[in-house]
Order: sequence, then C-alpha cells, then structure tokens
Amino acid sequence: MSGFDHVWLEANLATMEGEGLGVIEDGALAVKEGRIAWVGPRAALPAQDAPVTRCGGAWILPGLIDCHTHLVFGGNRAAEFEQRLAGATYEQIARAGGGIFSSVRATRAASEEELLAAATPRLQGLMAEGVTTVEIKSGYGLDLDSELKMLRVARRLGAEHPVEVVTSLLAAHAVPPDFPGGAEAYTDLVAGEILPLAARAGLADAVDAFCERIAFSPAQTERVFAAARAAGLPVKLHADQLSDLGGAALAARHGALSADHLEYASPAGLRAMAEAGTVAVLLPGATYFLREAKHPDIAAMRAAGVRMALSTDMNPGSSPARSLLLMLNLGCTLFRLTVEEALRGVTCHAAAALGLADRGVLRAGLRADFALYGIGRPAELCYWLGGHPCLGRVVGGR
Ligand code: DI6
Ligand code: FE
Repeated sequence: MSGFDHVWLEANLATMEGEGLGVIEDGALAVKEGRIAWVGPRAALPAQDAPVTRCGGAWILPGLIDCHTHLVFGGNRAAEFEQRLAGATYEQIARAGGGIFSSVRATRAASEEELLAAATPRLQGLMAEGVTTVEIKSGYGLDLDSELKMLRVARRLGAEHPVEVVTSLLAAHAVPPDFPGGAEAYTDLVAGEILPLAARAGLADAVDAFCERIAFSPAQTERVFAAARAAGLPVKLHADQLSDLGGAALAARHGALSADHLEYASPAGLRAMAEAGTVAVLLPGATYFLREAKHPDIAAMRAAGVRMALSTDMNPGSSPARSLLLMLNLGCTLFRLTVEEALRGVTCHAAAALGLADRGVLRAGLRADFALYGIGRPAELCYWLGGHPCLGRVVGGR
C-alpha cells in the first residue's frame, strides 16, 4: 500500500511535461509531505488508502506563477490614465514628475500596514485564479528605508497567505528627481548601500533594474549587476521596453534569469538570451495599456529558442493588470502566442524566470502546487476574457 497523504482522482491533467501540454486524461495525482508523490493515468495508480478528492472531470494544471509584478505600491494612477486619455504620453507624464514618481511619493508616505492592506486584495485576486507563486518587486521607494519597507511588505504577504512570494529588489527603477548627483550618484547608493543591506537582511531573492532612456543606462545597470553578483543574488532586467539599448544582450551577458518586456529587443539580443538560458518575460498588459504599437518579436524568439514566460507586470502606471488569466488571452490575441506557449508561460517557463526548479510542472518530487479548473479543455483558460474558472488551489500539498 502506498502511503500517500491525499489523492485527486477523476481529473484531466495538463502536466506541462514533455511535448504539448503533457495531457493525461482521466488522471490521478497523489501528494505526500507537500510534494507530488505520483502522477499518471488513474488506471495505473498504485493501490493506496489515502483520502481522495474526486474532481468530476475538472482539469488540473501546475499552480500558476506570476513572475513579474510590482503589486506593492501606494495610491494609484487613475488620474494619469485620464490625462493619457486626453492625449499625454506615458513618457511625457514621467518627465513632468508624474508617472513612477507619483507612485514613489504615495509609497513613501504609506505605512507598512497601509501598503499591506492595499496589496492584499491584489494578491488575493491572483490567488483566486489559481496562482500559487508570485514575484513582487520593490522600486517605488527609491531610498533605503522605503525600498526595505516594500520588501518587508512583500515578505509579510507571503507569510500571511497560502502563496509563495519571491522578491526582487528594483531600487534601480527610476532616479529620484531631487537626488543630488543624479543617476550616477543614485546608482552608487543602490549598488553600494541599498542592495547589500537588502541582501544582508534576507529581503531580496533577486535584483532587477530598469535599463531605459528614462531610467538607467547600460553602464549603470552593469554596476548594479556587479553588486548583485557580489551579494550572491541572481539578476533580471526590464530590457528594451521603450527603445533598444541592448538590454537583452546585457541581461544575457550577466546570466540573468530573465529579461522582461523586450518590445524593442534585436534578434541578436534574443539569440544571446537563448544561449545564456535567459527567459523572455512577455508583458502584454503593458503593451495593451500603453497602446504600444511595437510588439515583442515572437517569431525571432521562437527561431532563437528562447523560453517565453507571460506575466501581469501588475503596477499602477503601465499595467494595472490584476488578472493573470486575462494575460493569457492578451498574450494569444496581441502576440499570437499558441495556447501551449501561453500556458507554459505562466507555469514551467515562469518558474524558470524565477530560477525555481521545484515547480511549474506536475511531476513526482516537485512541490505539490496545483490548481483545479472547471473547463472542458485547457484552451478555455486563454479564451475567456474575464471570469473565474478556478475551482481550488493546492499549495505545498495543502
Ligand atoms: N516598466 C514598466 O512598465 C513599469 N516599470 C518599468 O520599469 C512601469 C512602472 C510605473 O509606471 O509605475
Ligand atoms: Fe515591470
């Protein structure tokens, strides 16, 4: 008799293992001590006497992973949305001291409790869709105390909810407008002080930066990455979102886990990413919300063999997207991803974008993180615009 803790039966499984979606119809999945202990066709399930959940033909997928969010922030930017509707551009608003800086002011002014209260429903909305792992970035503090405050809030969100939170320090998100010495001096502060202290406090799992004309140059980004390496932290990059600064190749050169956005990335940059194993994180919510006409070069990504992940980029300025399922639809509709690409983008490839080898696939030995959906076929997850087909989630076997 196999000593499982719990078994799910009468489910169709999209394991994401091997070719296609790794579908097992009429499958079974068994869990022991927080890990998947067995997965396969029900007919092959070993004799066992664990408690059973009958799924009535529901589909089970690996728990969804939102691998790029800025979901901790003060205030919101609905007023700027109105300005943009009246004709202002995102870059104009940013250069006039709005944009990221209005969120910085609101985030600095907010207490840890206030940030936590504002972020909680955003996180819960993702969880209700079947998300079991969420990456959360800092980047609206832009000073030591406020960046650490954001990361502490992210850690508390993970501790207080049945979801795994992974943090990225994004102190190099924007140069504070009033900063003496400008971008160079602020880069010194990030690389010399904020990053080492965040690392020492155990608050950052990775380091991110925004390499862009309105943010940090490639040389400044490299200094931040050098500090990350010294602190033993992996890196990722907001790369080539608004212009081609060679961010994709820079990320690849530094062995980044991911390079994200990539609207303007060159085919050569994408090839460098494929060689380095750097995942391309696609953020169609930002493309859509900014009405960006330039789309990431999916054909070049396919040709290069870059793994593609898909994420909300949930943030108050460029992608107030609170639904990862909606991003599946946008990824397919705007970028012409296949259903398989989109679903891998929020499971196994999203796990790779976070450097997590223990999830994203339904496989014995991995974390028992999965979600159940009341759908007839996996394509439904990409097809509906809105709606909540998620019937339940299991995180770490619970
Ligand atoms: N790129 C983005 O799309 C977000 N940050 C970044 O580096 C936008 C952040 C914001 O507008 O608040
Ligand atoms: Fe972002």
